Amino acid sequence: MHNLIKEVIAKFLVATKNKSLRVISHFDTDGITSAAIMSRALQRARIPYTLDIVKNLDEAYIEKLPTTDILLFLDLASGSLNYLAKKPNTVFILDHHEIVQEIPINVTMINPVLLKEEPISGAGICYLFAKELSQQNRDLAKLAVIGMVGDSMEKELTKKYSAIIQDAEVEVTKGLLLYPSTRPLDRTLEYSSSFYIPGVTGSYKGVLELLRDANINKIDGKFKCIYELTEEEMSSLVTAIMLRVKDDKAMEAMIGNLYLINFFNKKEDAREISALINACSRIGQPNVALGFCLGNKQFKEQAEKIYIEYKQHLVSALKYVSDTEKISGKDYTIINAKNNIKDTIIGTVASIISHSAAYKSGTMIIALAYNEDKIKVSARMVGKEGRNVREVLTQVVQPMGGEVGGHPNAAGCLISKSHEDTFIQELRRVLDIELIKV
Ligand SMILES: [Mn+2]
Repeated sequence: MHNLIKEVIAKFLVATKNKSLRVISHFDTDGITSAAIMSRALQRARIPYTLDIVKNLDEAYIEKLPTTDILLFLDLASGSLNYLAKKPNTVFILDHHEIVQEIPINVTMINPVLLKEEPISGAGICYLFAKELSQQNRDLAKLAVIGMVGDSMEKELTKKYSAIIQDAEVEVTKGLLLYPSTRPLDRTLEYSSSFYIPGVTGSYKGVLELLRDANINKIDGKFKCIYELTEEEMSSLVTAIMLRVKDDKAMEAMIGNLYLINFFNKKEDAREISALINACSRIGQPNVALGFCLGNKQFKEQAEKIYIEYKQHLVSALKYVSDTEKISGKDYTIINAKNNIKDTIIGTVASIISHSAAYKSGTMIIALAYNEDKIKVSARMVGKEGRNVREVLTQVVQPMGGEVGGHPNAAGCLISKSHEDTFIQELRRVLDIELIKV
C-alpha cells in the first residue's frame, strides 16, 4: 500500500493545484476521524478544501456535485463507482468497503480490498496518506486508532495497525470491555451501554451489589477505574458479572484489548471517545464531533453535553425494554416501544440487545419506535446464524410500501403509523410460517 499511497499523493498534488477540492466523508466515527485527519493534513499542506459529511451516497447527491471540483471521498464511495463514472470530475477515493463495480478511469482509489491486503479502517488509510504527506501529521495517529475502534476492527491487530498504535502512543491492556475504563467503576457499570448486564445496567443499587459480590471496595471514597484493577480484582469482577450474564459467549465478547489514549491531556478510553463522536454525529451534529476530534475546547464541551444526554437516553431505553412486555414467538421477539424510545436510537438499542445475553442465538429482534406519523423499524439477528432479517422485513413491508435497507443480520425500514397493527400481525404470520418450513 505504501507505494500506491506515494503515487496517489503525487497525482493528488498535481490535480488539486489551483482547483477547488471537495472532501466528502461518512458520518460514523470512522468517517468523522477520517475527515479530521484529512482536514488537518490539508491545512498543513496549504491545500484549500470544503468538507461534506454525509449519511450515505446516493445518485441524486453525486449528480449535484459541481463538475469543476476535484472530489476526495473518505470511508465511502467504493459502492458508488457507477454513479461516479458518469461525472466529468477527477475523483480520489480512500476507502475500505467492498468494491462491486468496475473502477472508472476518472477514479483513483486506495482500498485494501483492491490490493488484497489486510483490512484497515478508513481513518487508518487517511492516516497513512497524511503521514506520507508530512511526518508532522504523526500526531494524528490517535484519531486513526479511534476510527479503528469505531469500525470494530480492533480485534485482530494487524501489522499496519501495530505501527499506527506505536505512532499514537496508545497504551494497550487486556480487560473488561466496559467503557469508559478510565472512570470510576460504579459509574461505568451503571451507564454501560456497550454490554447490557441484567440487574446492573441502569441500576445503581444493582451496581453496588455486584461490586460487593466481587469484593471491590472504595478507596478514599472512590471506586477504581477498570484499567487500574489488579489481575485478581479483574477476575473476581468478571466472575460476578458472569453470574448475572450466564452466557459463556456473551462473556467472552466482554473481554479484550483496552486502548488508552491521551486526548485533551487526559487518559481516555478510545471506545468511549469513539462512542461520543458517534453520538454527536447521529443526532445530527457531525461538525461538533469533527471540532472535538481536532482539539477545539468549545466543541469538546458541546460534544460532552450531547453524549451525556445520549447515554442517559440509551440506558433508560434499555431499562424500558427489559421492564416492558414484549411480543415473543419461537425465535423472535418484537418490541413495540411506540413513543417510549426515540427513533434515532432504536437501532442502537436493538443492536445492544442482540449482543446481550438476554436472548439466545438465532433469535430475531424487531424493535419499533414512533417518528411522527411514521414508525422506524430495526431488526437484528442474535448470533451469526438464523433468518435473513432483511428478507423477512422486505417480505412484510413490500406490500404496504416501504424500502428496507441493511444486511442479512441487521436491517431497518420506515413504515406509516397507520400500518402499525398490520405490520406486527403480518410479521408474526411470516415468522411463524417460516418456522414451519424449517
Ligand atoms: Mn469505515
